[in-house]
Amino acid sequence: MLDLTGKNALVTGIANNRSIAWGIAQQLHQASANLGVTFLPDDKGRYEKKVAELTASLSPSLFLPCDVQNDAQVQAAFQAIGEKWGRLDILIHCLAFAGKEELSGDFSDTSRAGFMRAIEISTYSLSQMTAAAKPLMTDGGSIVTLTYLGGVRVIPNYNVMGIAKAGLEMSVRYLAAEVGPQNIRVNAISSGPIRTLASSAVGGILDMIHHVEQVAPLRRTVTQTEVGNAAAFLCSDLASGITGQVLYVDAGYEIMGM
Ligand code: NAD
Ligand code: 0WE
Repeated sequence: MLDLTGKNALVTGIANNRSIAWGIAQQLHQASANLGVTFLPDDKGRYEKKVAELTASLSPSLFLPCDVQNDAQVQAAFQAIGEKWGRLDILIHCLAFAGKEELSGDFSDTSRAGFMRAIEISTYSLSQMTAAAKPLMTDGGSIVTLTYLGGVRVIPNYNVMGIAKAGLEMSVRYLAAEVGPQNIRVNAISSGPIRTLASSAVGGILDMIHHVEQVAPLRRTVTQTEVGNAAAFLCSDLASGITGQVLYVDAGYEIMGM
């Protein structure tokens, strides 16, 4: 059994009980990590309420608003971590966004603003958060982000998100090289398709999941729990020699040529 006792872990990207970040938070909690959770604030406070209720069973010791488009809010979140915990060991970056109009039709029709927004939220935010986390990771650390095969191969309709994920995966390498001397590791998990809030809003996701179930070596898709277990592993000392990598948690789909 993985043991993360005494480790302070910040988990971003929980929206509801289907979120991949929720699967990760549960597995980190099961490994006895001390959790902090962020939520995306909205006008009506709906996410705040939902995420607070959902995560109550994990008794997070920090619960913070964090919209990555708001620099002051990101700074305030990491300042609160410094004040409350003194040290950060684990950062889970599990968020992405592109406008719905960007995720269908021709990629070349992506607007400048839509392109920038996808990259800002889905790619830049990893560098942004790593910069804020670095000074708090005084005893080394582990940063894990979530990516998708659409950043390496052309997947219909993934469009600008594919460019964002390609940039994210390269960011993992540059960041790993930068923070490695401080014994901070940076890795990505490339998850197979899972039905979540973000993915369910995508046309054709069910056909895609059906295709994976036919083709993947394990003849199925993966679960949030399986991604959570891989994340817990990457955050543990069992992975102490692993950095700059993209680990596929996809029932083997990536190796197939059909
Ligand atoms: P999700 O909708 O549950 O999570 C996406 C999260 O991004 C939400 O919690 C949302 O609040 C957050 N977010 C959006 N804009 C934000 C902002 N400006 N500031 C802070 N947070 C913001 O969906 P998910 O599928 O769990 O996605 C989590 C990660 O997993 C994403 O990086 C996604 O690309 C990746 N991923 C998903 C799949 C899949 O099939 N679901 C597969 C591979 C990778
Ligand atoms: O990274 C993702 C989800 C990305 C995503 C999804 C949405 C839908 C709702 C980002 N932004 C938004 N914005 C919205 O308004 N995945 C890997 C899941 C996913 O998304 C796809 C997929 C798969 C798989 C989009 C097209 C094709 C396949």
